[in-house]
Amino acid sequence: MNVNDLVKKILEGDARTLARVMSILENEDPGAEEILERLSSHIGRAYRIGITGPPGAGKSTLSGKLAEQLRADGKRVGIIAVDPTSPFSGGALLGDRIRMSHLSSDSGVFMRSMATRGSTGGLSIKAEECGDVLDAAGFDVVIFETVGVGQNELDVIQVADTVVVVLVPESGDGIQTMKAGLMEIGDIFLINKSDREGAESLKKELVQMLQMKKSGKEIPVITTIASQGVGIPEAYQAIVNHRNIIEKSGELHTRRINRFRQRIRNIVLRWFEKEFWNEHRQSWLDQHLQEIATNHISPYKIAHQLINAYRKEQK
Ligand SMILES: Nc1nc2c(ncn2[C@@H]2O[C@H](COP(=O)(O)OP(=O)(O)OP(=O)(O)O)[C@@H](O)[C@H]2O)c(=O)[nH]1
Ligand SMILES: [Mg+2]
Repeated sequence: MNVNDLVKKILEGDARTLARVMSILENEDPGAEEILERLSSHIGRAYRIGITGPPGAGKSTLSGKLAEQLRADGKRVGIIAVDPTSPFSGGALLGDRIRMSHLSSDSGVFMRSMATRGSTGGLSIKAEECGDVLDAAGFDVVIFETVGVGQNELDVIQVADTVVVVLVPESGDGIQTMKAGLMEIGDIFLINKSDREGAESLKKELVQMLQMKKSGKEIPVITTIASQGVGIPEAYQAIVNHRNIIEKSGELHTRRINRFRQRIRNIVLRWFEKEFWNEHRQSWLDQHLQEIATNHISPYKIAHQLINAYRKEQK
């Protein structure tokens, strides 16, 4: 199929084409850029929700339940599960969660898992691009799910308009949460598995910590039992409220502008890295590394040699 046909089918929301195009984007296959370019005038309507938190906190269960709420509201929902840590578990689990629910046969729900398969760079770019495809296909909401444990994951979650951080009573010790950088990025906090001991005390601790931040923003902390659907309407309402607030205040626009800036910078960076580290330079470096290391030559010196040589080539 050529790009014209693919674009046409995406705009029609054809599920098989969506899956196919996402593979093209993930693999950076030929045509990827052109497809995105052609879709750009159809992008910007979908609302993007990020769901992050420790492994096994119930993120996928929550995504499924939120998707059900959205469906009841007549919205079409895409879910993108990004699993940078393991190429297998997260995505498969999300698949299981969805397959277990009645969403699996619903054409208003589209699900995709992404894994890094070894390379960590650019995952957030690709997740965002897959979100764009769903946006262009007319999905009203895109949910990004990722495990919140490291910088890559935090990058992934920055593609969202509203970030939901999911904690569980066991993750109790709030300090861990702060370390992981989750306090900074959460617009809404859910304490899931609150059928277990410690939910209320974690809630108290969290509310206190959020007050100390003095961001001036009201950050809701909600207890949920996702597996039983408890607290889901409240969580959903909190997302709707946050959306309304940031739409009115102009923060949504600012967030999207900042994201756009970051994306352009990333694209340029990625382009430049490929351009600079061509085969010739890579093999030169590889061949001389031994000598450089044993002769204690500064890495800066070598880097500048390479850069100067590059500059000369450009003249
Ligand atoms: N007791 C209890 N179990 C829950 C609750 N929510 C989810 N679970 C269970 O917790 C397990 C993990 O749920 P998932 O939704 O797969 O969690 P996840 O955060 O997506 O997991 P990863 O993607 O692997 O990090 C499953 O067995 C769920 O059924 C809850 O509120 N209470
Ligand atoms: Mg999951």
